[in-house]
Amino acid sequence: MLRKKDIEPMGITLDRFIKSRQDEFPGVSGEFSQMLRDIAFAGKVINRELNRFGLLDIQGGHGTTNVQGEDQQKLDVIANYRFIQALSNTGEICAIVSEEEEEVIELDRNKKYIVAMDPLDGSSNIDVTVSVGTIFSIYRRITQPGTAVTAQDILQKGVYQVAAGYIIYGSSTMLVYTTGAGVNGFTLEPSLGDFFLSHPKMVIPPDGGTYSVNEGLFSKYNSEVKTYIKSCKERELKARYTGSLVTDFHRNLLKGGIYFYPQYEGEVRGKLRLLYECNPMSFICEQAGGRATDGLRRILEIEPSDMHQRSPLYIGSPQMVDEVSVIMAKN
Ligand code: P6P
Repeated sequence: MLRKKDIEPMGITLDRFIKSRQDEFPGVSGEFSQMLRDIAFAGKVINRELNRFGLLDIQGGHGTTNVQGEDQQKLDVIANYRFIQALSNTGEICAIVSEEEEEVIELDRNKKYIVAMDPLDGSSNIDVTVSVGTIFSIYRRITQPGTAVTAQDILQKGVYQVAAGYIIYGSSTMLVYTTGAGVNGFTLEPSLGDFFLSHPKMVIPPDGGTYSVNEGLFSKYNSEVKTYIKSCKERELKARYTGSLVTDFHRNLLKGGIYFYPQYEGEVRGKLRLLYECNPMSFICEQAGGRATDGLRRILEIEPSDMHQRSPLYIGSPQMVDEVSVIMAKN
């Protein structure tokens, strides 16, 4: 005889979760729900295209370079377009900053939210079927709705984010986000086409046994970074580096570890972009009890001067990031 307790409980959908915690997002009634719902929808569309990648004529380079001077993959362009479409439909957003767009995209100057995003992070991995991700950061504008969006609205410190999240397209597809009241993870159930709460109240382990860095650049790192990498090897920590920030961060969030992309000879600010890579991932990491610095300063306190500016990034388990800060401070 089938008993109630034997029947698999229906999980909590993303939509129901957002509605149940509407009060976390001060001063709005459903605007945030709509933004996150549309971001999640765009993620489902990208997920579908990634899953059929080899079967569609969307492989390889697009033949263009983005503002970073990086070769755009066809899916970079597609993902950028899909998220801009989704965010335009939201009807709550005044402007978008995208890794794939040189200028700010102004949607509706009467609205009050700004989204900074990396539509497809780690996209060089797509052709070889390694996990990639989408990263987004949401701010409230400073200037009054009805006026033009200004640099003051765009160049806000990370501490002023009202929400941040990522979608990881891996062995499963997950949406992980925070509104400043902890971090929650949702897994896409493809057969139902919905995200279900699978990782409530995510907390990063205080210490970890994994370090993620591009050791191919070892000769270009400064002596402090070399000292830290050598110490990881001496302790026989696991080296795990996929070439996808979202993937490496997500593993370290679940199991403990540190990801770092240091400054290096020729790039004193490193490779990662502050507004749509470092800030959102740092907000999430801190909300999960982790730490994120540029080696010395808290990432979220860095005052941006340019929308595509880069920053060194050390992010993950607090004890590991603190170890690096101690070494860097000796410099
Ligand atoms: P490299 C992807 O382009 C990215 O921004 C991060 O996702 C990733 O960790 C890093 O750059 C990889 O860079 O120089 O090691 O290939």
